[in-house]
Amino acid sequence: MIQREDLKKIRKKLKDCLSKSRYQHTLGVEFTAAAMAMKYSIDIDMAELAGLLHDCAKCIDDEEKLEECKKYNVKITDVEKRNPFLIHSKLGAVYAREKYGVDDEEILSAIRCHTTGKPDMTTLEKIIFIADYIEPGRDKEKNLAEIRKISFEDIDEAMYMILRDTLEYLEGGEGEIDPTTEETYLFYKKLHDEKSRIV
Ligand code: DGI
Ligand code: FE
Ligand code: FE
Repeated sequence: MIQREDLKKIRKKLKDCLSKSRYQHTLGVEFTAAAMAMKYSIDIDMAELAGLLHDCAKCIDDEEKLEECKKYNVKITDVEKRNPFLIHSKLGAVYAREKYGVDDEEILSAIRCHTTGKPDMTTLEKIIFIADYIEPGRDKEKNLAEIRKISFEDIDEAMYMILRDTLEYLEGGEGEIDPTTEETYLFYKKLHDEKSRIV
């Protein structure tokens, strides 16, 4: 069981190792995840803990990320080697276990897959992925107002919209697409297409 007191302690610790803006973003993801947990009937404290820790490995430089992966035996793909910022989710799950004492596999998995997603995610995994995109501090993302609304109506449709817009953004710029992001998109697009056929 997660105690509210533990969340408080973790907030304090994160405040010291994240930048001010990253810490604000983290709090935004924490309470957005809590609100979505209420809507989708999952454990609120688990959603808050995953939201709090999702970017806990974000504020270290790329070289150190790679060294830390070696230290903790985390395997890195070629795409991650070329785009080391992607590593913060995998490494974040390791930090959550090693530095913050989290042993719940579903929380660790929600942290691990929060950037690329993965096909067939659990409700907690989807909530962290979505809360990361819609938290109140975000303002540059496309279709935010619509996605924020859908996030509390149809969680799989929100996944589809976020992945669609993320891929469109990456295709228009320098960002190399991780095959997992593409696979996740295709999974949620299939659900979207099936729904459109029914109505
Ligand atoms: O850590 P945050 O900034 O809060 O959020 P995040 O971990 O979701 O990272 C957001 C960025 O990740 C956003 O600019 C889109 C990008 N992203 C998602 N999938 C991929 C990706 N970037 C690359 N290069 N490749 C991907 O497959
Ligand atoms: Fe992140
Ligand atoms: Fe984030």
